[in-house]
Amino acid sequence: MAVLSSENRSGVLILWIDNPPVNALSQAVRSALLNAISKECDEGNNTAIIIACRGRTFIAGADIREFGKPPAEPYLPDVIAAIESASKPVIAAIHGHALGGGLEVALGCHYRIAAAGSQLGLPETNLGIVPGAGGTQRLPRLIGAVDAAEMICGGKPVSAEKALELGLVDKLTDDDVVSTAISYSLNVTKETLGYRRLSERKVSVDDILFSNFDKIEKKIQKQAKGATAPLEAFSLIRKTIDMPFTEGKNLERETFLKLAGTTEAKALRHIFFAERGVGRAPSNSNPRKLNKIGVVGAGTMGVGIAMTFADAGYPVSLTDISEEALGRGKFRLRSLYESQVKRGRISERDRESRTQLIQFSVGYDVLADADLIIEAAFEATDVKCSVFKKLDGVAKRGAVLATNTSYLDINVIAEATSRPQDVLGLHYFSPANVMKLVEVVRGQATSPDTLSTALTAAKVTGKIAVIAGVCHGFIGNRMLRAYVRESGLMMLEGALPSEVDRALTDFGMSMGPFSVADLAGLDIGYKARQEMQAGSFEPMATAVHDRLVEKGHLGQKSGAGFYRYNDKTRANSPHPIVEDLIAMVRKEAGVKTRLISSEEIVSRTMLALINEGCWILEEKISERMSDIDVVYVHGYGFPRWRGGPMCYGESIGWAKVLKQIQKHVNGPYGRWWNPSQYIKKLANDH
Ligand code: 3H9
Repeated sequence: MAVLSSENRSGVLILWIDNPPVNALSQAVRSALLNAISKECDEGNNTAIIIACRGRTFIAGADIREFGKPPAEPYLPDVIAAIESASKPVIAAIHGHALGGGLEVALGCHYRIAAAGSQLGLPETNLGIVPGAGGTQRLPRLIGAVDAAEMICGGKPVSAEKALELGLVDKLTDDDVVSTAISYSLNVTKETLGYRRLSERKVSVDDILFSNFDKIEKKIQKQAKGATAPLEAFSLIRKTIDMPFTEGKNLERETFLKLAGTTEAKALRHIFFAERGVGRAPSNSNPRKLNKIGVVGAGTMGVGIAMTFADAGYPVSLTDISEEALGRGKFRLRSLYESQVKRGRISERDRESRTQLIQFSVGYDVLADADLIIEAAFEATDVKCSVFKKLDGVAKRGAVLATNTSYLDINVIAEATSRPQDVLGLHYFSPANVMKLVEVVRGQATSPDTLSTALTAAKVTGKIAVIAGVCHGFIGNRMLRAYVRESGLMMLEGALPSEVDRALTDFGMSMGPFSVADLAGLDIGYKARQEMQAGSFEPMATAVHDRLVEKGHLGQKSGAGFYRYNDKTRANSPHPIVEDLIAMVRKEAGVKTRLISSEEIVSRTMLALINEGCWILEEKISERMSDIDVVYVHGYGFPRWRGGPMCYGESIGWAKVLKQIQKHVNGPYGRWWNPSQYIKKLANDH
């Protein structure tokens, strides 16, 4: 199929790019566009050229699948140079998204018309690169260096409305964008083309930028959380701000090519495609209709889940065992929506309509007409089984019954009903209305339609759904156990909680394991361990955790855990008794302490994650490595720019990873380091 077609209307040539799904600038598109522009300029007699796109969007960028392969001619900067130097006005007619190379094409055009609601941006830094086709040079020349630096280094697109305000587009329209561009073209003439060629302009030197370079750089560094591309982009803009266009463009291209091959860029591309590959419904399945949702349990999770659906416009029945429990739930709901209004995230009207969608009631009868019922009751198998038995009695035929358990055996819960084929797990992460990840856990008997319905429910509520199988902790929490184990053991062997936390936040984790434990509540893990079989976890790794709980240190909620917390600011500081307690546990265990380096902290925790991830793949709890990475990036604060733990493992090299794991097999806690056949095969194959 041709990726480009042309149409003549009112003496104007419209070049229609048609490269589904997002009109990415593949080699075929670049080549067709260059040929069409050159042909019209050489032989055509139209008065202007319009570049527009078929389908749901304008050009969403370079074709990311071509990255990592040798660049193929014609190169995008040359195509854009040809557009810019065209002998007749070229107008970009933008709808949907104009991103990356797509916006760079539009910047090469002499005019830009955008449909209301479209989005424009240079998100390249999100892929570990800088714009590579003139974006860092033309955008500052058009909208000024400060706004350009913000758009390029932050990587966030702006709305068409904002783009008009910035001077990035010349006209905004609610009408058909191509018809508007045709009318617009009648008012533009060849004479003004020189000024419209951005490469011929200078950056208007912005005093704010000059006097604030260092401050802006610090802000970008903070936002980048360890990623290098945003800083590279800033340094490029800074260096080239008063350079002639060609010199700046060459430096940009050099930086782009250098960054495209880095581990960071590969990791970011990996996670980009991983996110789009998760949660695909089985091919033989049909999702059931979702009109009404039921939620059992008005605690933190239940309310968060109810909000998730209300935010997407679904009516929800939220039940609990007493008016008192419901009262607490209502209070929680009101405060959460109130804080969203205060922060300007939603309007008063949204709050009203969303609150009204959630009906609170005692008893299960109100769940009779729900299409999907999510149980978020107390985390204990007997409690959940009794809830599911009751749900089995009231839920209509075909309703999907989901449990929000984080660890428990879903097959056992399903067996409490007469319809295990309709039962699965929907493991939301706290706070459920904010966190995007949900593990969709298929039980032994879960039918493809049930799975498909749950995936649809996740999709319509804007969640990223990852399919997992049944095991203790599914993907995320099972791996977390290995990570927490090694953190705890290193504390026993000589590292302080703050040293472990710092090494891992320096690595890029959004929080260290001890801060996370304090945030989650140390009593949660304590109770979970009591339900676990002896021998299924390493008690020495959590000996200090247990002592803290017994002393009333439950974490942030009690004002102290591994750290002490300020009541108002929640800032943490070391707690004097914690070090003494650690020393006591070490002494009782007869541990001779040693210095533990940051490298060891990172290496042991990462290897533990990777090794467990490989077991998860071997046992088919997860089907793909990339699914595990999505879980860690979206649920556990793993640095996106490292691509997730499995991608990180791959970047080290599987043979090396296995060798390092095998060293631990011979260590004092070697029984936890058994490598799977899966990792051995990887090491062998790579
Ligand atoms: C760049 O432009 C570099 C230049 O500066 C220099 C060059 C020299 N390429 O997200 P969706 C696929 S860097 C290839 O689910 P949505 C995606 O994998 C690029 N494929 O849709 C998926 O495939 P599948 C800068 C791409 O409606 C399908 O399209 N641009 C690309 O939720 C649908 O995607 C960006 O970073 C691509 N560029 O969101 C923009 N983009 O169906 C990246 C998408 O097989 N793209 N695909 O799974 C996006 O942000 C979103 O896709 C977009 C649509 C907002 C456009």
